[in-house]
Amino acid sequence: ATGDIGLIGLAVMGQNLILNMNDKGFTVVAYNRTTSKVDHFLANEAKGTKIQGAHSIPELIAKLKKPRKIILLVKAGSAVDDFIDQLIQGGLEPGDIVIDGGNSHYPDSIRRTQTLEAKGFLFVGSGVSGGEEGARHGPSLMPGGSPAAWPAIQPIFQKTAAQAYGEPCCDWVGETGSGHYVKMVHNGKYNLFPGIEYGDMQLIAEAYDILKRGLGLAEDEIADIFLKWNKGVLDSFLIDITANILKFKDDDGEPVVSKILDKAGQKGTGKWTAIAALDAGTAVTLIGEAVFARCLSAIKEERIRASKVMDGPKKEPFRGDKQLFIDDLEQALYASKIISYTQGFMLMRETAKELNWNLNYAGIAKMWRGGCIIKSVFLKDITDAYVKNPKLESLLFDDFFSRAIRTAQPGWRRVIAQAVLWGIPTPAFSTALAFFDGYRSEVVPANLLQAQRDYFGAHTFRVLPGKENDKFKLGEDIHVNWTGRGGNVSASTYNT
Ligand code: 2AM
Repeated sequence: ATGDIGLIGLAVMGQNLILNMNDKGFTVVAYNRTTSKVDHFLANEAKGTKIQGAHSIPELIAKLKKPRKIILLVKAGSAVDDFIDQLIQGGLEPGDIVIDGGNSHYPDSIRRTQTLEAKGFLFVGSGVSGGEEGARHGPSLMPGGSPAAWPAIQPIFQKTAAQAYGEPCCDWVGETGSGHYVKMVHNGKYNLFPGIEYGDMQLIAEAYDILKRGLGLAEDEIADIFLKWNKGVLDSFLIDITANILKFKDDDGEPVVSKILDKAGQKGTGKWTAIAALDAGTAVTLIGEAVFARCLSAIKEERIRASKVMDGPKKEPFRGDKQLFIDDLEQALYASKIISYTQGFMLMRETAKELNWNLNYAGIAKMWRGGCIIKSVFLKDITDAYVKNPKLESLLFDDFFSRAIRTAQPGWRRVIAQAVLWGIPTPAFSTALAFFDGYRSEVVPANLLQAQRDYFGAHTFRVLPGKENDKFKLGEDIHVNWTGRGGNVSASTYNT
C-alpha cells in the first residue's frame, strides 16, 4: 500500500482538499459512494497527479499505509455513521483513524469518538473552515477526538492547512467533539454557527454609523479611516473588506453601500452561539447583541413608522476635535473586540469544564489566524497570551490585553457617551463596556436580586463574608421573614 491518506466524498470540498494534500506531497486515495465520480475526478481534476482512486471501501482500505487515515467529507448526519460502519466491516484494523471533516454537530463527534475507541479504532472530528477556496489552498483545520491520533495525522494536517505568520492554522484542539465544537464557536463562512464573526461585523457597522451619522463623514472619508486602522491593532480581513466596500461606487458615482436596504439577513444560525451561551450560563453579551441588532434591522417597516412619531435628541454639530474622536473610536472598537473574544473564550472554558475537555486555547487562536473570515493580527496576540499561560483564566488577566484595555478605556467611554447624546445606537460597544464594568466590579447589585427572590419566593440567600452573625451563618442558606407574614418556609424548587 502506498496511500498516505484516504478521502471519502468527492463534492467540491473533498476534491479540493485532495488536490491540496496532493500538492503538499501526500498520496491520497479517493473514494465516493457514486463511484463514477471517482473516475471522473481521476480523468479530469486529478489527471497527472499521484492521486489514486478506489471503487469500494475494501479497495480503499487496501491501498492505505498503516495506521490508516481516512477523512470523510460527506453530508453531516447518517451518511457519516453509514461510512463508519462500512469502514469497520470493510477491514479497518485497530489503531486506524477515521476523520470526519464534515459539518457535524459536536455531540455526534463525542458519540463517534466513544464508539470507535471502544472498538480499538481512533476518531478525529475536524472543523474545516475557509470554504472551497480554503480547502484547495489552505483551510483552517481544527482537529479534536482521540489524542493518540494526533501524532499520526499532524504532518498531513499542518502541511495542508493555511499558513499564517509562519505557522500552520492547525493544531490539536482537544478531546472527543472539541474540534467540531470549536468550529461552531468560531464560525467561518461555511460553518454552521456564526458567532464571533457576528460580533466583529456589528462593531464595525456601529463604527461606520458613528462616523457617518455622528461626524457626518462621507463613505470615501470613512474608507480612508478604516484603511488607516487596518495598519494598526485592528488589522484584519473584515476591516480590509469594509474599506473596499465603502470605496465601491455604482455607475452614477454613488457608493453602492448607501444603496443597500438596511435589513440584515441571518441564515437563521447566528442565534446558535447565543443559545449555547445561555445554555452554558455564560455572559456572551456581544454576540447576543449582534444577533438582536440584526433582528431589529429586519423590522424596517416598523422602524420607518416609529421614526415618524419618536424624536431623538436634537442633532448638534460635533464641537470636539474630530481626529481625536476618530482615534477614540479606534480604541472603542479595539476594546470591544477584546471583550468579544474574552467572552468567546469564556464560553469555551465553561463547555470544556462541563465536558471534561483539555482545550488547547493557544492552538485554537492559532487556527483562526488564517484561512478564515475573522483572521487578524489580533489573534496572534491571543495566541501569545495562551502560550505564555495555557491556564489563563480570562484574556483580561493577560498583561498585554489588560494594558490594552486600560489604554483604550477613556476613549471607549467617550465614544459611547457621545453616541448616547447623539441618539445613535451602539448595542455592541455598549454591552462590551457594561460587561467590562461588571467584570471588574468586586460588588454588583445581585445582593438586592437575592433579597427580592427571598422576599417573594423564599429562595434564600447566603451572607456576605465578614457580615456573618448568630442568625446569618457563613455558607448557610438563609431565609428572612421580610413581611412578618409567611413564616420561614424556603422554596426548594429552584436555586441560584
Ligand atoms: P454522492 O456523490 O454519492 O451523492 C456531498 O453531498 C458528498 O456527500 C457527496 O460525495 C455525496 O456522495 C456524499 N453523500 C451524501 N449523502 C450520502 C449518503 N447518505 N451516503 C453516502 N454518501 C453521501
